[in-house]
Amino acid sequence: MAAIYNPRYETIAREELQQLQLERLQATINRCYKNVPFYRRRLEALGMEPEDFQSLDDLRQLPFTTKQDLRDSYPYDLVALPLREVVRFHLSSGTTGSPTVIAYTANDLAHWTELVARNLVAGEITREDVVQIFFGYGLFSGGFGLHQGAEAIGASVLPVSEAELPQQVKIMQDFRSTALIGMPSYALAIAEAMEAAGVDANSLSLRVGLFGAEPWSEERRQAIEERLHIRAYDIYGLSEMGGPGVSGECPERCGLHLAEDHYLVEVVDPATGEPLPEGEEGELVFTTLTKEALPLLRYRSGDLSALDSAPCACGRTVARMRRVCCRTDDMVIIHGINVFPADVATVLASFPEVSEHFQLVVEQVGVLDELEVRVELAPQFFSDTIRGLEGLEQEIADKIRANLGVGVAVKLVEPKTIERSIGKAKRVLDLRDKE
Ligand code: DLL
Repeated sequence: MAAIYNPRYETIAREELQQLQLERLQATINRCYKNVPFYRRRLEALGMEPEDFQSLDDLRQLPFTTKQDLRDSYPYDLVALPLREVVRFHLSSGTTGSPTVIAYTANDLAHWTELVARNLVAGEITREDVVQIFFGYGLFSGGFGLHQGAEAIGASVLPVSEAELPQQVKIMQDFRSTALIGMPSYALAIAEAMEAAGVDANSLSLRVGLFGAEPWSEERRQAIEERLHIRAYDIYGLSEMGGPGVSGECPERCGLHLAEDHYLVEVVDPATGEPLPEGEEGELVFTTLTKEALPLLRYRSGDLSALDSAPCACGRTVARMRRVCCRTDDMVIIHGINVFPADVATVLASFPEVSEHFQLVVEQVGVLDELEVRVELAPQFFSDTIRGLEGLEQEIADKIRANLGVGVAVKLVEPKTIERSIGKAKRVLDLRDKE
């Protein structure tokens, strides 16, 4: 049987797991009630006290926590402890205008490290591996999160971060990397750079890869496996739950095992918010069970998936979630950065030369995704030609990069050329090959 990092919890009996979840949920609600005014107000509005939560189902009486709630509380309002207890922060990728903050105590970091270590072991990584990590190290949780987990299992870690592609290839060759960890699209870009440099995958020592932080299809998995000669595993997480480490595939590859001893996961109908029966696809809603610095109750992830709590052939008993391929909102992930059209709109609003009509066009150029922002000129700034406006396009692109952290191409178009839709504007035009 394949290795399991923490059999005590990864193969726990469901009944015992639910008892543990309830105890941890009660402690979490207590902490929220005592230390986070936002949650205290919510419980008070419902006339509830922490003692009223006697079963896991009682949690459903609480309203959801949303991304907007997190943004409104930027930077410290949801932090449940004095700052002297906090040892690390990360920020959600994307927006710097009003990003969401993650805070960790020393215990939170230790848990996070362990959960990532579980994913790594599930994905066949061992202390014999030379692990090349090309997630960004910085405010984004990917690099540090995977790094800590890989060190915890005793692997030899190369924190290459977002180095240029030729350097990634050189390091792979020189250090005889056996495992790659990063974004799936970047893995393909590395494969392309490798092929362009005339490097044969057979001459490398690669064996396995763990990829995530953006949706990727089975076809993409196959392309990565064939071009890099590795077995590729999916890992999933979100900043609000601490980053990576929330779930990951095992060699059976029939869903991603959730760390259910640390997260209570619900699947709800995105339209009504009502819980759905197991197996049905809906929005994942997370409640943290062990977080000290930033406990969150019923956080709406926006990610669509379905759960299966049947034990897996690998021996793990924790539930598996189906790979995430879609979201409930119009967020797009470009080079690992989460972009919300509403944030682009905020930047555009600061330019009187353009109107509020815009569209984000996502295209696959080679193996990478590129984002173009098409925006209509304001009628009063439009003469029969839009030439001579390259300067303005660049200025807008620069401001979007400065505020959202993502590189885009801006294209000014004539007034009334972007399709108007009835109801909610269709802000994102996804031209990517859906494979
Ligand atoms: O992407 C954390 C992470 C780092 C996960 C490294 C895995 C590996 P955020 O930047 O907050 O955090 O983005 C979270 O990315 O809600 C999903 O929409 C998407 N996402 C993450 N992993 C996957 C995946 C990190 N394996 C958002 N498949 C999530 C599909 C994913 N989507």
